[in-house]
Order: sequence, then C-alpha cells, then structure tokens
Amino acid sequence: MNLEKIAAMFQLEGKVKKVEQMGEGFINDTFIIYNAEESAPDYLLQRKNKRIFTNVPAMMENIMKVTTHIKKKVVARNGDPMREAMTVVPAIDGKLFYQDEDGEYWAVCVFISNTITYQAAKTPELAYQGGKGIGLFQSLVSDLNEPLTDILPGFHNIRFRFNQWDAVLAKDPAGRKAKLATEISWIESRREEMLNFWTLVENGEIPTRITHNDTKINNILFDQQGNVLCVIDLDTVLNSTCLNDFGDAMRSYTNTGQEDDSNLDAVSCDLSIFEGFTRGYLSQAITFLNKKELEYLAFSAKYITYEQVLRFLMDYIDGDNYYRIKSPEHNYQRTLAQYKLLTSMEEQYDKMCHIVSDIAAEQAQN
Ligand code: GN1
Ligand code: MG
Repeated sequence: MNLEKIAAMFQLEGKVKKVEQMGEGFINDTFIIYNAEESAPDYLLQRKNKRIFTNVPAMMENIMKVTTHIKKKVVARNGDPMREAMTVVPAIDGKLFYQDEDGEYWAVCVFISNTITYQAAKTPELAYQGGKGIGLFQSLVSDLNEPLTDILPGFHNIRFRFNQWDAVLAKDPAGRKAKLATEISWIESRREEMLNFWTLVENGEIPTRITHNDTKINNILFDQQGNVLCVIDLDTVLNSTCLNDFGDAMRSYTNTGQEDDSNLDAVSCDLSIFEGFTRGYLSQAITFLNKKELEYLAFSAKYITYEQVLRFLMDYIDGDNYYRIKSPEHNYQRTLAQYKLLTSMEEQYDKMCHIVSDIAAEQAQN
C-alpha cells in the first residue's frame, strides 16, 4: 500500500513531506501526513476498519454533520473552529472518504497541532477537565436536530449484546467455553440487573441523545494551558444515552491499573477520579440531563464496565475476531482486569451514588 498515493487522493493544502504510522489502535490504522509547507496543516489519515464499521460513508456523514454543527457554535462564541472542532478533509471527488483498489476505506482530517493528550487521568483536576470536555461535547450537539445514521446498531445496547453473547456461547467456535464456567457466571448473574436498566432507555425514561461513545481521556485534545480544546475520534458518534459516555469514561479514567493489567491487585476504581470527572461533567451537563439520567449516572459506570467484560470474554470465546490481540490469552486477561474493576465499583457503589447526588445538588443551586 502506497500511503503517499492515498494521501494524494484528498484535498490537502500544501505538499506532502512524509506519511508515518501513528500509535496502534485496536480498531483503525492511523497515519500522520506531514506537510512540507509551514503554513499548511499536517493531517491525520486513517484506514477505517470496515469489518467493524460496515458503513463508512454513513459514518463520515455523521462526523461531518456533528463537526459542522460544533464549528458553527464555536464561531458564534468567538472560538477557533479549526482548533475547537475536528475538520474533515474530503477526497478530490468530493466524497468524505476514498476507497482504494482493495476496497479499503480511507478518511482524512486536519491534525490539530500544539496540543496535549493524556493516556491516563492521574489527578482529580485532570479528570475534572476531561469530564468538562465530554459534557461540553454533549451540550454542543444537544441541539443538532439532523438525524444521524445508526452505524453501529446496538453498540452499547445490552439486549443486543446478550443476543450476540447467546449466539457465540451456543456455537463455542474456539472450544473455550468449558473452562470458563466461572467467568460466564459473572455475566449471567448480572444479566437481569443490566436489562432492567436498559429497559428505561427503551421506554424513553432515559432519553436518547447524540453521544460520543468512546470517551477515554486520550480522545480529548487539550491546549498548552490545559484547557479542553475538543473531543476527537468521532467514529462512534451515535444516538444513544449520555450515560453511556459517562460510564465509558469512568471505566477508563477511574481504573488505577491498565485495561488489560496482568496484576489484578493494581486494578481498582479510584473514587477521587470519579468525583473529579463527575464534577466537570455535571458543570456542563446539569443543564440538560433529566432526573432519571442523574439517578442512573453512577450505575452507568458499572453498566459499561460490565458490558466491556462481556465483550472481551465474548471475543475470547469467539476465537478473537474483534479486538486486536497481543498474545493468545489477551482477551482473557482483559476480561479478568475489567471484571476486577467492575467488582471494585460494585463495592463502592453507594459512595458513587452519593458523590453524584451531592454534586448535582450543589450545581443545581448555582
Ligand atoms: C475500542 O479502539 P478504541 O480504543 O477506539 C472499542 C470500544 C472499547 C475499546 C476497549 C468501535 O475502542 O468500544 O471500549 O476498544 N470500539 C469499538 O479498549 O468497538
Ligand atoms: Mg475509538
């Protein structure tokens, strides 16, 4: 694959100096296009994973709608739309993607320079900023009335996940089920609790809004002063519940260990981080969340962590077809580490609920 040739298919300013691989995502492949011209931006080039994103054109349309809307609002408040929002760069033919001869989908956006990203939220202050970033993103898109295409049907829908789960277990493609009775019981024993929550989303008591769906801290760009610039990686923008964004953030932020930590003693939920994020998030989101959403905010941390245990374990049982793995037992190790985090949240759940209700009461007064 000739990356320079692919870069040349997009409406880039300046002149391509070189294209280099960046990071190692679980899902997409990402490259930086360095510009030879000082005045022109660098770009991010991504090969979208078409096995997971089966409708890349619709995904790019969604991203375009969301970023266009955010830019308008940034301009209205005298912000910088090139730094406080993502900018999609169309292909030469005007499409929002380029499809190569192998059928692979490529997309480009402007690389926002001079920013800081964090791989982990080590302090409550940083967690606060991250929470503010996600709350701000949700509030910026809260009045976007154009419909988005549901490009990942059932993404954080536990009823959908159970259907996948039941099918994979029935098939047991990798022959791993027999030795996993304990781990499977972790999932089964909480099935009803999780479905009860999802019923509230299905019956509309918990509303569906535009959400990000991948709220790890490394998806937020900060400026050099530590202020949130914008949220990146918009592949999964969808209509879902805001609680999923909150919960997914708490799954990654509060973990004192790694997502796939082999040392389970290192993994736990840090409540000071939970509190910092909640405070930042509610500083923005208190204006639009309803009572039910507030009531279930803490629960959403358990919900998404549980879902992640299920997804990692399901992929392991399935023979590792979804997540990129670094060793044969990687998905199993991820399962154990996420389960440890889930139990830590369960142990501290009452405190989490109090933190949310105290902060909500405080901010409702302001
Ligand atoms: C995937 O690759 P990344 O980090 O953007 C996944 C998330 C998972 C996460 C687990 C589309 O996200 O849902 O929570 O891995 N994204 C998709 O690390 O499945
Ligand atoms: Mg992502």
